[in-house]
Amino acid sequence: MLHGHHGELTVGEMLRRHGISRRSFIKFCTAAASAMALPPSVGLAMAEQLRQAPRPSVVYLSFQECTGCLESLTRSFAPTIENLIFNIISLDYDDTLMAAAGEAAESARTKAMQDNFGKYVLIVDGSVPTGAGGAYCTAGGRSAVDTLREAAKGAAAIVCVGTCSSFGGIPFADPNPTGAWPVTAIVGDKPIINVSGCPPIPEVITGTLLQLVATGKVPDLDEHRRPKVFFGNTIHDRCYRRPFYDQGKFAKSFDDEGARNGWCLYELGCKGPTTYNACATLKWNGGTSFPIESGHGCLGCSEPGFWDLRRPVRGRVGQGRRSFTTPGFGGDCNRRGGRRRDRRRIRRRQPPATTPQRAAWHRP
Ligand code: FSX
Repeated sequence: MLHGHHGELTVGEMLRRHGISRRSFIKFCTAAASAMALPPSVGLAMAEQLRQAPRPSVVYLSFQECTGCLESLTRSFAPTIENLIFNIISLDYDDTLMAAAGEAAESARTKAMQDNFGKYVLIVDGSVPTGAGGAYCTAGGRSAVDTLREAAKGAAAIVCVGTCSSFGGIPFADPNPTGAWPVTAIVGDKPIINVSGCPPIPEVITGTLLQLVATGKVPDLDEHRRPKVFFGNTIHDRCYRRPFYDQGKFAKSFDDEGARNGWCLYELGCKGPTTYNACATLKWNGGTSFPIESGHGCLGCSEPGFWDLRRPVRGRVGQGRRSFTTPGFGGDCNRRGGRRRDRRRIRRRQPPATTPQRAAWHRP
């Protein structure tokens, strides 16, 4: 499905040009595979596929977001961001990372899209605000929604990086003042891969791109279009505190004996049992730690409905705090049916009328 960048070299040719030996590239691929918790044999196979793979043109668009996703991506250990953008892909437009600005940047994007029409990978981070005619997020005098529609036309595939572009994320949370939507609500006729997380784990972003380039195909996805290899298990499935959960040993406050003994954080609001992501295996900062290991429960940031359906942060879902169902944030999740009403209310939201793909967006 993926084709090479206009007049570009394959990944193997690019590596040769940079003086990177076959041996060290295999080492790199097996390290990347192990960072993805995959066996070394997968790394070997990936190295062979990647060497022959065309180096695709990538256009990276950022909309309504906090730039946490790109911050995360730049901290990828395997592959590193340099390796990714110099050897594996051709990053032709990214307004945050690129040196060019203004018209030079705009024309770089237009040129990349024209030269590689039908072949480039479009990465999107941030949700797409549709309120006020798209005025909440504009660049170069154009709204995010127009820029997305135009860029999607010539894309071979779209990778949504972060929960905002995948499911709407924080901007989509009630009362959603900007009319924010995920990419799937705007574009319905392209292969879309959701790499959710607020932000996503850096190696999950780079690993998904590596797989996409190596195989030229969209990887196996779950029902929310997330790559199964990273989102196939809940945090709870792989959590090192799981034995305490099974024994019924729960910390009741952040400084009680249970917390000091490393007991399960479920009663302090951990959303690990219903959150699919790779934090418990890949961890963060090159495998140093992850929130639960640092003493705080999982927020469930990679799931549809984050933030609204994942509150309260430090209490079990459905316990205490407020529901957003009543104007002025009244209401209480403890009241019977509060959570169900929240879910119904999100589901009732209709994407912009011009969207022919209403059914495509991922309702929580
Ligand atoms: Fe959203 Fe990303 Fe959270 Fe931030 O681009 S997923 S707010 S980490 O930056 O989109």
